[in-house]
Amino acid sequence: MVKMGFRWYGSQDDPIPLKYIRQIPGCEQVVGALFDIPVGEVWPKKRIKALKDEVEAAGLKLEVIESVNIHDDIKIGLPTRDQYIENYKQTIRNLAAYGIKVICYNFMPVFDWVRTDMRFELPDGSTDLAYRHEMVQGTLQETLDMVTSQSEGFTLPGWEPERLSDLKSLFDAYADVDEDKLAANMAYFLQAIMPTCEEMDIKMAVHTDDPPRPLFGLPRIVKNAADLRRIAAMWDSPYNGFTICTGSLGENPANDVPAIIREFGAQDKIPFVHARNIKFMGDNGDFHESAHLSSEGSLDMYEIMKALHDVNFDGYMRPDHGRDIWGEVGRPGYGLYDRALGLSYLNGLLEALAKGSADTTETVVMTEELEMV
Ligand code: DNO
Ligand code: MN
Repeated sequence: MVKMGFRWYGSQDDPIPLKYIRQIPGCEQVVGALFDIPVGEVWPKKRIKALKDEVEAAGLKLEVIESVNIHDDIKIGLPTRDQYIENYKQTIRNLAAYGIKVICYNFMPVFDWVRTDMRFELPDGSTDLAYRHEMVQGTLQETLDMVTSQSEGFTLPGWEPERLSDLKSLFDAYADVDEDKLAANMAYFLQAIMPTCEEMDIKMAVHTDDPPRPLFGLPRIVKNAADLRRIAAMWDSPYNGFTICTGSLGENPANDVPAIIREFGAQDKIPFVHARNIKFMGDNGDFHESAHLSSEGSLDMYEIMKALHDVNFDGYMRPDHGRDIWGEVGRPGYGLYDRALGLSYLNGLLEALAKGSADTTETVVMTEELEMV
């Protein structure tokens, strides 16, 4: 059975109360994090326990953390990385003590995911996130100003003002980090933490780059099937896995998302899935996010769910971003209503696939019985 969940930003920062998440049918998990712990520091046990207790008191489970972010010194490969890796291992142990099974992370330099529009208006009056490539061609400062001015008090993860204040030196530190060096630094990180993950029974699931292309001259190494193969080979074990984000992979039309799922699902390397749809605008990689339905976007969500069904996917899944609809003006991409609609739709597809294949098995059995008569 797929374990369906919903991302939640914590009672301080998320306008959506846990009791509403509990009311979404077929949603049993919260995907959470301690958002205020600075990147690189150990997550204290008592904070993890408090989060877990809060989620469980609401009748939900907390088994997936998104994200424990990776310090840039690890990605750059500075000598200080060893201490940050030790801290990461301690965080893994602390999370394991409270039953966490999967850690989602990303390996994008400097920034997490990037959009150019936070309230992109769709023809039906709803708004969503969009990415228009021409808008990131200005200076970095112009892009930053554009992104932060639209976010209405919410910050995109990775775009926190205190982090961004020292951007120039961060960019300088990445000057000689190309794709191969970044990959070598990822291998160093994974090889250092994997024994702890295996011992603690926590699966690492790297999120695909979003958008899956180099930005601001920084390298990106989690963009497509070839990249995923390189990462899988860094440590061949189900503990070194992927967060298959259908939207971010699908943002490159050359990526065949169902094929990627079949390849890595068959190797038991998909502990976590983000399911969402996007709609291309033109053919230069511009897109806006859309409702989850296949008919609303450029991705065939049935084929994606079918690929997961066919590889017997039984990991964790969550709807990814949603639109703002019905008057809700929430955290961009993370409102309640459209994500709940998306979750229901995904559950519908999964139920149909499960029952459809059970019917086929029955038909086969009946035909065989008839033949015997
Ligand atoms: C984008 C989102 C991201 C993701 C982080 C993972 O598709 O899902 O916010 O959570 O990049 O670290
Ligand atoms: Mn995602």
